[in-house]
Amino acid sequence: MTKRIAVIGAGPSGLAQLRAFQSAAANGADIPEIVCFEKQSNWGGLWNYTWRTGLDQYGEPVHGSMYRYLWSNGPKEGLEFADYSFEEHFGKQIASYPPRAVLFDYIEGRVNKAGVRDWIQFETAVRWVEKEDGKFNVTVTNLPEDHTYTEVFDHVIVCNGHFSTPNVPQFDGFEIFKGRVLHAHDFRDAMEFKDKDVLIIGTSYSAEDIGSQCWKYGAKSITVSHRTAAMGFDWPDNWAEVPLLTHVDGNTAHFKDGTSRDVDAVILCTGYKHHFPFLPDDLRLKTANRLATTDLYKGVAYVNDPDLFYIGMQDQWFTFNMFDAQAWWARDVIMGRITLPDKAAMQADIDDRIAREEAGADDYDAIWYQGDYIKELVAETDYPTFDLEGACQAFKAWKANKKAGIMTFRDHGHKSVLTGTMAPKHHTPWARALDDSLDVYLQN
Ligand code: FAD
Ligand code: NA7
Repeated sequence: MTKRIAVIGAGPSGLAQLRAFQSAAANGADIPEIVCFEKQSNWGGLWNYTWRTGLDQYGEPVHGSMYRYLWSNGPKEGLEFADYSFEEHFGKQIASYPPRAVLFDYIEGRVNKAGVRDWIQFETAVRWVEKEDGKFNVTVTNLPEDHTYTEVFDHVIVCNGHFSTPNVPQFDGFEIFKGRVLHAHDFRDAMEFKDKDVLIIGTSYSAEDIGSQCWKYGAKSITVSHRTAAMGFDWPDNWAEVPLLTHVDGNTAHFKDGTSRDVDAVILCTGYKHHFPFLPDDLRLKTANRLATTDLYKGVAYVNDPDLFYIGMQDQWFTFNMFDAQAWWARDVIMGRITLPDKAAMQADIDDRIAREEAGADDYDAIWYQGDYIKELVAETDYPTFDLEGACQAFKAWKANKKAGIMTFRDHGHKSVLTGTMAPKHHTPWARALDDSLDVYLQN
């Protein structure tokens, strides 16, 4: 096969794409030439921790949004690669909510085994992509050499993630606030907020987890301000939920219900933007953070130019295994194993997915919706079938555990849907486990 494929990003989505092609090659198929451009110096995407914030050593926006002491916010049984179990990687079953370093090790283990590192051009940022005469011109910069050049590809697969460019609202008084204002994207170490009164804006995963981190590492109080509704968990005594911030005055934060309180820092956990500065209008995905993205047939092929694919652009209950299902599917379109219908049929598919998402009533509908979506893609490729119902049930149990104890849900174990092994209980309850290193975590 003489086709050339550009993969943008070597996070979990890009690595899923490399593994998909490598797996076809291992099964005897003639695969295209794959070139993956990754602007960081290592793979793993968000799981590749960096202390840096703002701009990096080359003046590029720092991609990382992960922070120290981050533990998986969902059960690992919901994300396990169907072709590479935790037991295969670690030689034993491990507890269900691994810290970042443990998940990074697992992500890396599969691609080390596949031997695809040579396909990646590290420290190479994609600058611009455009279509000309049926091919993509991809312009990239080799950052250490400060050299910009253009290569030609038949397909582009966009895997740059969508939890890196922060959504940063403005509140009156921030310009004269006496403490620190930061977005979750720039949060790195909860120890910075020890003995501080912390105000968090937002009520989703970042708010819940960054607030919990600050609480765990000794913040004096946590106040969470909501635009739509409070999270409503049974929080510790020094934790309060209040309506939306209206303004700050000195160190005093004022809220919509007329109440106020003094705070030392404001952390905006206000989500992220899909951001593709390297794509022109006619190729750029424009979507909210949702389960059924606009403009992507089967959630993957760009309806206005199906030579272009996007992996991992959905809001995520499922992560690694969903990226795999999408990557195997994109591979099979590129290799001619799956034929795309005409544009009208692709658009009808997108409209149907959006309508079905909107008909869902709650988080449980959303979990099963995404589980069914993965099942649908897996059925069309040779990605190993796995027990998606079991994975959805793990998410259901996780939600119940969070409701029962927001600071104890990570102390529970779930059963692997690949091997059937129950995860052991972790040796230390999460709230007391201050050392998140791989060595300590694996001491079960
Ligand atoms: P990313 O991991 O973001 O990787 C994208 C890659 O593209 C990066 O390596 C980046 O450097 C590269 N890139 C970007 N732009 C360019 C460019 N122009 N040129 C070249 N390379 C480029 N998921 C879970 O399953 N469990 C969790 O506990 C969990 N916790 C999370 C916590 C936080 C704080 C955040 C932000 C996300 C979390 N996630 C979690 C979700 C996370 O999105 C996925 O796990 C996963 O990292 C997504 O993979 P990705 O490859 O799509 O994107
Ligand atoms: P999410 O899940 O997109 O949530 C964003 C939150 O920010 C949500 O609660 C929003 O409230 C809130 N928000 C957004 N804009 C505003 C403004 N202007 N004012 C007040 N509140 C606002 O992002 P997360 O960072 O929590 O999670 C993203 C990923 O990172 C996730 O996959 C995790 O695994 C980690 P709303 O409910 O819309 O009123």
